[in-house]
Amino acid sequence: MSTIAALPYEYELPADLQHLALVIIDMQRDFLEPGGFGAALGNDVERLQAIVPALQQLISAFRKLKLPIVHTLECHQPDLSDCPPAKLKRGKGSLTIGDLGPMGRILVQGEPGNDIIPELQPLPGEIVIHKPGKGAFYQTPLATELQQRGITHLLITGVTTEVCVQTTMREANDRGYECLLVEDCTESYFPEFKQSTLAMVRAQGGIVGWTAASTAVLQVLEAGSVAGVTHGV
Ligand code: TIU
Repeated sequence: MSTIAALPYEYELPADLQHLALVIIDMQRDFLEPGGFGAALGNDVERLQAIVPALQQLISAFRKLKLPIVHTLECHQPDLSDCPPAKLKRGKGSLTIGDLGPMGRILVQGEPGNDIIPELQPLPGEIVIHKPGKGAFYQTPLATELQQRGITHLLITGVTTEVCVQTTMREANDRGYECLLVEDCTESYFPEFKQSTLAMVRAQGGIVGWTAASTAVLQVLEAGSVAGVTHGV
């Protein structure tokens, strides 16, 4: 049994790494680039870009081991029929969901700004989940996709830590998944909210799960790669 050095204590990986998936939440231009939803809400979006290199390394390790990768996108249908009026009204930014911005319509599926950033584009065969809510399980096929693959363990990454990432991690925890939040592969517009989220997750003996640095995760995955512990897909 391989373990990752984590907090509040070691995280045990499944004996067969095929039961482990990497979940990348909403690494979209709408959140990371000027002119999108994040900026419309008044945030300094460029600070989120710091996690891209670490995330690229993690993705590369998963691809090398042929382990499942899930990419999520927060988005709405062009007619906004899947956007609750309460969500549409919220924020009072310069632009709101559905409005035309410099990268197309804000948070609308298929618009340039709604796409995943070029550096982290999914490869064919990876799971892509379009989600209308903050949590990745709400009104999406994610639970089915994970069940079909027998996934029990999730490494969770992406943006923003205390919004879509934390909501998804709590949803996953309630569904029985063993969840680890990768500390340097998640970011918030508010550094203090990121730190609070990490602390909340691992408090009370890991009430929501574990946190660990990507270097600790990579160390174990790379050892797995050498030992050939995965069966491939
Ligand atoms: N505003 C903010 O921090 N986040 C979101 O609206 N969505 C996600 O976190 N993806």
